[in-house]
Amino acid sequence: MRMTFRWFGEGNDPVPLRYIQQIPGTDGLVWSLHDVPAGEEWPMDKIRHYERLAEEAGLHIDVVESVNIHEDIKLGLPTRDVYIENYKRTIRKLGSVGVKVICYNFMPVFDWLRTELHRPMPDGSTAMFYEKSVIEGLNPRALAATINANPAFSMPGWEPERLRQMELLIEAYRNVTEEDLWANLAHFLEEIVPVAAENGIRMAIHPDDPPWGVFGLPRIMTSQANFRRLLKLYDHPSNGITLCSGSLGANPDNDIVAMIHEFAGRIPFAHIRNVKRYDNGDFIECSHRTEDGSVDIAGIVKAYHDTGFDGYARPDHGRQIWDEQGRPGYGLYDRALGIMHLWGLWDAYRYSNNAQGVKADGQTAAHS
Ligand code: DNO
Repeated sequence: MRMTFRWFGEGNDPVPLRYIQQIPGTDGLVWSLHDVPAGEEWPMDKIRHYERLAEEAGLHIDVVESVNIHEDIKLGLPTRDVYIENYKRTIRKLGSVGVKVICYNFMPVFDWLRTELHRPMPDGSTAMFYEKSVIEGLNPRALAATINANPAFSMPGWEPERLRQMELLIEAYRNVTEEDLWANLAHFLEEIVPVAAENGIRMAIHPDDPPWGVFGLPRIMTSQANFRRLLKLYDHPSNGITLCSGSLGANPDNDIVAMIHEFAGRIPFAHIRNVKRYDNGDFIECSHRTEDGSVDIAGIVKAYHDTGFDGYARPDHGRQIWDEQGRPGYGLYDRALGIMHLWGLWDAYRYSNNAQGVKADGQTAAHS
């Protein structure tokens, strides 16, 4: 397991880069060009800038999250060809600076969705919260109108222009079914995966968050069966998964441990975080510790350990604690605590194997 940390870039993320290097066992930056609109080719000078920044902080840039996909590709419009060509050019450039994994998602219009970014907790921390009835009662067109009326409105990880176009986009998806989305994803993979493979890159699709349809829009990266189907669409190691335990864990039917065992070898990137689910379908993001939420983080880390996982991992959305100000879900403190919990579990499994006579280099017998 190679631990990394997501960083949103200068002026966009208050966490100083050198702090990331001080988190034990963390040597990579998970980065993106957040100011480049989805569909555009990434400029080389901006890529080089990140390469330099990371190098100065002693961190690698092996993992990009995300190169976002233009909606025309997801919609299967004829105009997608231009955006697919741009995507290929970006892949080649990223390959040339040593990038190994590109995380992306295939969610129509919305990326991850929450109803509250700072839900107060009894202990004084705050966390991101999803209230099912609020989403079900929300008219996305009204939401779009509110956003358009407020130019300062922003959402972490969302490109501003995508937020502004929400209304039009929802309309464009009116007749797009889940099967249409599968076909459009298949076309994207056929075009992109060979280019990624040639350039030493593994594509890693992120699950939909939450893993169910919202606002009548189709969502397909939601379950073990659907990830199985995804991997078969293009059966190659460069067609992989960003296995996000928090996104998938919002649905109690998802057995993430079983997914790690089934998809071993096709998970270049692991997002490991916990959520606490409520019976009414709400959920809140909690500390990474197994006991604090509903997701079996200890079992998940054991499954990665037992399958010889040697990919990249990162902690994910944390709470805001100790009065930290910053991007919701992406503060320094709770994610750093999360990393220490993940390493604690990993090391415990490693040492317990050592006691049974396995080599002390972190590899299990099967992989040594
Ligand atoms: C949320 C993230 C997602 C993820 C994208 C990948 O914080 O996990 O926004 O970056 O879905 O494309």
